[in-house]
Amino acid sequence: RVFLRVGSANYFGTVYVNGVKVGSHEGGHLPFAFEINDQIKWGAENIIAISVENTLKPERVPSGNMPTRTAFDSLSSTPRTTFDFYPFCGIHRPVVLYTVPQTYIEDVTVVTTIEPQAQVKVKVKLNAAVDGKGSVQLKGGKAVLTADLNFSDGVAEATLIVPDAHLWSDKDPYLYDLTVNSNDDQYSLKVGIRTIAVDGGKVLLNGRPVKLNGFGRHEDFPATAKALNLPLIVKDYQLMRWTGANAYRTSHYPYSEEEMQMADRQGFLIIDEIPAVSLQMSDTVRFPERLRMCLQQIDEMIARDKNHPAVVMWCVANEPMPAGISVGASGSGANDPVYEEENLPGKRFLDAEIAHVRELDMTRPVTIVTVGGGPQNWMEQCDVICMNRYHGWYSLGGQLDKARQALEAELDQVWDRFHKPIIMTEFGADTVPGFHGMPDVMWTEEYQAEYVRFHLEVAAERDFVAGMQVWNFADFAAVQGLMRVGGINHKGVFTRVRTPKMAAHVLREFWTK
Ligand code: GCB
Repeated sequence: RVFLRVGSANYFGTVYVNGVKVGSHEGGHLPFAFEINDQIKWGAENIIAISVENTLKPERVPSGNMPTRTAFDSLSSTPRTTFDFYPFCGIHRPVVLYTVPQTYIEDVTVVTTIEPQAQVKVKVKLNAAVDGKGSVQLKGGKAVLTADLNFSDGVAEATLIVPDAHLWSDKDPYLYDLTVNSNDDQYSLKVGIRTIAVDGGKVLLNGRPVKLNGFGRHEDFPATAKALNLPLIVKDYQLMRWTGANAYRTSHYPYSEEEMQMADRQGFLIIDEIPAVSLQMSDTVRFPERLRMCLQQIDEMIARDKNHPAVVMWCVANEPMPAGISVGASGSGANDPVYEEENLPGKRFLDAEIAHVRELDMTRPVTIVTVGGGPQNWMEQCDVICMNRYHGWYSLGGQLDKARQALEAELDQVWDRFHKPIIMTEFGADTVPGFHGMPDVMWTEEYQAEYVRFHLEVAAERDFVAGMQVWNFADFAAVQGLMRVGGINHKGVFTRVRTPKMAAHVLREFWTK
């Protein structure tokens, strides 16, 4: 059985073999595969064609070319996205042709627990409802553990008890080798034994409090844009480690599978996000179409990434935009009951996404990342509160003392309301590399350094802050407009070619001490 698998095609891909359409897929940054046996000409030359349609559409996720002007339009010009990164399209990731036996392993789910003893539970699903035997093997250090699989209707489960387990963590990312055998097929993957949980204001990794410090990022680099760039992945992990970071969010779409494998190996804690950036919640007409797309993206992301120990949280929206918000409304989240009530349709949309994640995976916390000025009750269903706030940039610019007070007040108020861990998933200041100033005015490296410093100080005073993730790891391509000098978002603590700005040294000072 021959399959063609596309790693990512933005936004709508159609596959043809010898001129015959074999299937289509909507949505970028997530893989899809079609079986192509019926179209193959054996012993002859075959032609594979993939067309990719890259139009920004209002009903798509993410959306663009909205029929009416949005808050984002007032500050950006072209292309008309609803979000702040360049919509590089096309085929971003490898396309592979592969074969499997007639009866093959269609899915493997691994769940690890550590109490009262370490266990690796493996669930295996074949593509056909057959009965039969198989086995699983777990290897690590000197230990080799095995268990039988008894397939009934194509499904089998096994539990391996692991004595003296070597746990996976950000400090010691130990990986075991798991191999699954069915009668005809074999599949191998790396397994990290760890648990992730939330308790009060803390995120617990293997039962111990952990902070998720690091970045919001983008897959972005000159010349390669969003395409898979393996040396860049190595470089970026080196630089993140150099700052002392142990975490990042795949803002604003799932990253390549190679990025996720590297996170497993390097011990990074990932908040994995679907491409639902800036959902326009005033636009209720397009809700059904967009929700369908979001649920599909959730299905596909969890199917792809559920076995990575590095993935510790699912995120189903970045900055959903309520009715009546303007870009720059980055002050406090709004807890006015009337405003919250007005925006209940948006809340229902987000709650539906969160409920869907919980149906698929109960082993990880789930969240949405909220915008400054957004209704606070949208966070209600989240296990962890994730906030993007720009006190000292989009609001109170140039007034770091007042910005600090505003940040403190908002963090304390949100904690009082929800009593859940808070991660600041974005805070940042645009900084032209090499631009200096005394006094430290906006856009200078000094300003960014002081801005980052006060955020980390405020967080250090609050136990319930479970992580600080700077926006952004590196400068990245954005759309053209008044806010983006040279079409670049300059909030990176590294430049687009990965040289450090002063702020990167501040991070290192805090995170490596
Ligand atoms: C945000 C968005 C992010 C933008 C950032 C900015 O809140 O989530 O996509 O790039 O602000 O720099 O304005």
